[in-house]
Amino acid sequence: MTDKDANRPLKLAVVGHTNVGKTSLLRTLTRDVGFGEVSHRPSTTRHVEGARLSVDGEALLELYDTPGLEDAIALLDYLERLDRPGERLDGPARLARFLEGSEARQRFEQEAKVMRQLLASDAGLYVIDAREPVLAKYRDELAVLASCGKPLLPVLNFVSSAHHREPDWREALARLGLHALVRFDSVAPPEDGERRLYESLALLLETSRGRLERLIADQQAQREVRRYSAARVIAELLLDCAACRRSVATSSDQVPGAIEDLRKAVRQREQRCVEALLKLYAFRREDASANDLPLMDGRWGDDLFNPETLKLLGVRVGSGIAAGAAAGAGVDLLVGGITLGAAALVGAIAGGALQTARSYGTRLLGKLKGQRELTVDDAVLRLLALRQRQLLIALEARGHAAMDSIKLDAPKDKTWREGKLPDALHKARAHPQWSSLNPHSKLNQTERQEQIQALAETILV
Ligand SMILES: Nc1nc2c(ncn2[C@@H]2O[C@H](COP(=O)(O)OP(=O)(O)O)[C@@H](O)[C@H]2O)c(=O)[nH]1
Ligand SMILES: [Mg+2]
Repeated sequence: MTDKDANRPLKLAVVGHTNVGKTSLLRTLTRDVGFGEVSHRPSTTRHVEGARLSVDGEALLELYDTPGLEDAIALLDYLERLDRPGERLDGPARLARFLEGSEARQRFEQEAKVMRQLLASDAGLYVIDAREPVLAKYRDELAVLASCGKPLLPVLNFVSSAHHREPDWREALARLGLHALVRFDSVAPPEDGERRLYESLALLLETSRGRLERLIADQQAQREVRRYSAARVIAELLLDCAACRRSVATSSDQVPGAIEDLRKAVRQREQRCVEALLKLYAFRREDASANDLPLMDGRWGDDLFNPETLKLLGVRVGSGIAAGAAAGAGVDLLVGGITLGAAALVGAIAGGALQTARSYGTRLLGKLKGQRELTVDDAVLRLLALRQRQLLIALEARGHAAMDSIKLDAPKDKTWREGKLPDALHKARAHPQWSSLNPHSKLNQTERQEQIQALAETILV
């Protein structure tokens, strides 16, 4: 490649044995869960398929998937016998002779496709299933690929698996003269995996350094924008739930129904948040589906309002007036209107009740007399924050090749489990109009937006 080529996209062929995760690598690098066909069955990729990465409308990188190499041992034998008596062809010359011949259209048709794609590219990513022992067939594969005369960057896939043989592969590759390599598990890529991959390529392809660096910078910027958007999505969920209220007549037998309504509204609201995060990170709804897992169909299996759930996550459940007894765990039962004095017992929420009276106006306050007001308990807000933060961490570490549903570990840090809730949530308690779950909500209020912003920042810590 020469400098004058610097304005066209860098072309990479993704090559390797069948079933090592070539198509999976492409999915993860393109953040496209629908790219190609991924299967544990051999040879699902029969044709060459490509994807293009652009920044500001300029194509910087083209990645081509290729069929798996299946019989490199036979092909290497065949190539070595192509020299006529007295000849000693070099790799590319032998390869050219092979591609002109009839075997390239018959017995080695699949291999020929791969070699043509690599010849048409600037370099190859050689994908390795690092769980495999270094067998002769892989060494022959590398010898065949090397005859294209293109730089090859080995990519160790499956390195998150317990039984990988990374040291063996490193040694074997070094013996073949391949000293640069990257570890990149396409299901659980390291956080800096893409950057390292592109940086290693820049070492092999000096003239494309500019394009690769732009790509790295753009991906970093996109990652930050995504994280910040995700934090806002979570902040809105928390604010919506903190400000959510349901009124119910004190004397009626409608309380249980109203409680169930409120719970349902919160569950659905959380589900919307899960879906929004999946979408933001370009995962499918079904990506997060399996029975017996915390996340079912992108929906949380555990019941938010189950006191056991709270306990398991180590969330401190408030005592005293915190609803448990009267309304069931997770719902605060405030007595609105009749005795604001009694509401003062709730501490911070008392301010909320007074504020509510102010913001709803005295006419409404009159109506509130004899009404109970249901709100979402602090413990539930803590749980929502914990779960969504945990989901966010999982999404950031997930490759787009992942097929299993998302599994969440219990969060290790103490954040959100105890201590004071952020001010934004206390404020939200006093502003029912901030909740999309309440009637007459005013979601564009500047103050609401400011609180979401402030809350988003605390979510990212
Ligand atoms: N656990 C895990 N599975 C992977 C990884 N990469 C690929 N797979 C799985 O391995 C199988 C083959 O992957 P695929 O991308 O179709 O391989 P290809 O034939 O080289 O294109 C599929 O079942 C993938 O889900 C990985 O990094 N980790
Ligand atoms: Mg494939």
